Amino acid sequence: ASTLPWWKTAIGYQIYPRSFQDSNNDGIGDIKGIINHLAYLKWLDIDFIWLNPIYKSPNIDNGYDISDFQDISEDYGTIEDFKKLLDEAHKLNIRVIMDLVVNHTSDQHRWFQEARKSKDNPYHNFYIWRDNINDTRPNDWENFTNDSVWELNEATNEWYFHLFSPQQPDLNWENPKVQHKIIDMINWWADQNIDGFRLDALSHLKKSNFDVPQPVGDDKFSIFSNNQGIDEYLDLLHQTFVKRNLMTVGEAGGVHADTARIWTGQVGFIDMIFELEHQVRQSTIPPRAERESFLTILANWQEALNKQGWLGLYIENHDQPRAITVYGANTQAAGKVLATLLLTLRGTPFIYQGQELGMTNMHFPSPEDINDVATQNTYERLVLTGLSEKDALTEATSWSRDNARTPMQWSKYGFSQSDEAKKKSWILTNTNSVSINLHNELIDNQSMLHYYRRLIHLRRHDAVLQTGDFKLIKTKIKNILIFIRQIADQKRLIMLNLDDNPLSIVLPDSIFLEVWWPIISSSGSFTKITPKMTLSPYQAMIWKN
Ligand code: TEU
Ligand code: CA
Repeated sequence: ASTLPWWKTAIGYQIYPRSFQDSNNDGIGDIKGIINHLAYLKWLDIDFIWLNPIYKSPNIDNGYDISDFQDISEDYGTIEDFKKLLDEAHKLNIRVIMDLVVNHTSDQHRWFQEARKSKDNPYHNFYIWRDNINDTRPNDWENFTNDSVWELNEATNEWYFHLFSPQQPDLNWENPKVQHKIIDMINWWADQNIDGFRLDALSHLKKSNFDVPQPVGDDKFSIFSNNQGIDEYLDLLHQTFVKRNLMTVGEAGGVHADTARIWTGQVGFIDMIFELEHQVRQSTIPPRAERESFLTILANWQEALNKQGWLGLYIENHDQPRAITVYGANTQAAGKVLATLLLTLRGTPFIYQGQELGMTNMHFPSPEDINDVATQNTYERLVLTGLSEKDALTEATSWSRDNARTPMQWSKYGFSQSDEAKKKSWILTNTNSVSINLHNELIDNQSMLHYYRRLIHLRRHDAVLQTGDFKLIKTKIKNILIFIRQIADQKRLIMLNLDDNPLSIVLPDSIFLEVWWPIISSSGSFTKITPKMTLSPYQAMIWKN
């Protein structure tokens, strides 16, 4: 029997509940919709699901503004529904992890409603305040939504601090009472028998001194991440996570590999991190990511955490446009290369709902179709600069988070069960749901879905792909990634071309010292391994020695 913790060999699936399945045709995905699809997830053969927030929320930031940590939003169902989901999932050996959002609360949370009333309210110190002197903000920092970090509270004539929207005031982690409340809440969820947490905005819990200037350029947000003293909070959280046997994956924007190694390895505050560095934007219109940096940065992280630390691996999530669109200019074949990458790297892979179907970005025809608060802000700002509504719309929605949030394409009705219901959906369904959908892909052996399932099956039974070391084979050719995963003399060779052109590579002699057996190819056929070989456009191959 292996002594590895369960999550090191596991494959995760991220569910965005609002868009997963609408079981009662009110236009909003719900908990029953997830229960209805557990059999599908079992068939796909994943080990655990991560649910984006389903707590009580006024929904300014789609649930990341929580007004009650210990209750479920009526949009999604009841706590009984949730317990049923947990039971049903556990019966199938599917573990369930929740989103833990503790950098901030909603401004509708009881704590903030109290806190803002007066300076001597017992909850005042739960948040971060500065006096209003001459109607000037305490500093000129810009937050993650390109807004000031300060918002005025008239009742106390003070500014409060917010890294996200003004409706998401940051909690004051310096206050031991805040710490205790959060720990109590974590224990309460552990009592419900959940299996772990994805830790939202974890690297931002500790604020830096407000008197220093904000860096300019690419480094602008470094002032919000991994600040001196954060270890104290991580350590506190860690004690409860360990006591309650909770798996943890921290969203760690602004955290570099050397720190990640400490957080997830040497000290081990958390089990794994999501790094945000590999997401590099090349252009907004059309929405394109820089493929070369993407591959290089991923490889660097692999090498940096080879011996110590652990990564949560992802290509897509609810904050990014669809990968096939940005890395593959909407070419479905690119989706298979990305799938191969995700399921052969070292770490715990997370598949984002719809990724396994090859879902793509969406065309949003009118400003009313924008939902995401960040996209809305961008749109309004662009219109103010004088852009036409049409151009502002194109620009704002091109790289919008809304692209990842359109309804799951179970059928041509999206996540609904009829055309009538589909019209009520809280966000538009992608028009390509008529062709890209589960029904079609189930009966097509060459579909994205079946390709994902084959890769999942391969990885599930292959210790080398799960935990083997990562070794980069350098080719100096852009948009190509070639690497070996290895345990002792057992090796897997992975070759990927993320370019829409054929590319020629020269392989090192060491490769030819052994026989490579073909395992999986994204196109269905293999190219013979030779010292000089050409990889077809969007070709991915896995070999073993
Ligand atoms: O995202 C947080 C997020 O993207 C930043 O913390 C990130 O670290 C920074 O932009 C890197 O420069 C999470 C959720 O995933 C997102 O959906 C929420 O809107 C956000 O937190 C607020 O809760
Ligand atoms: Ca519903």
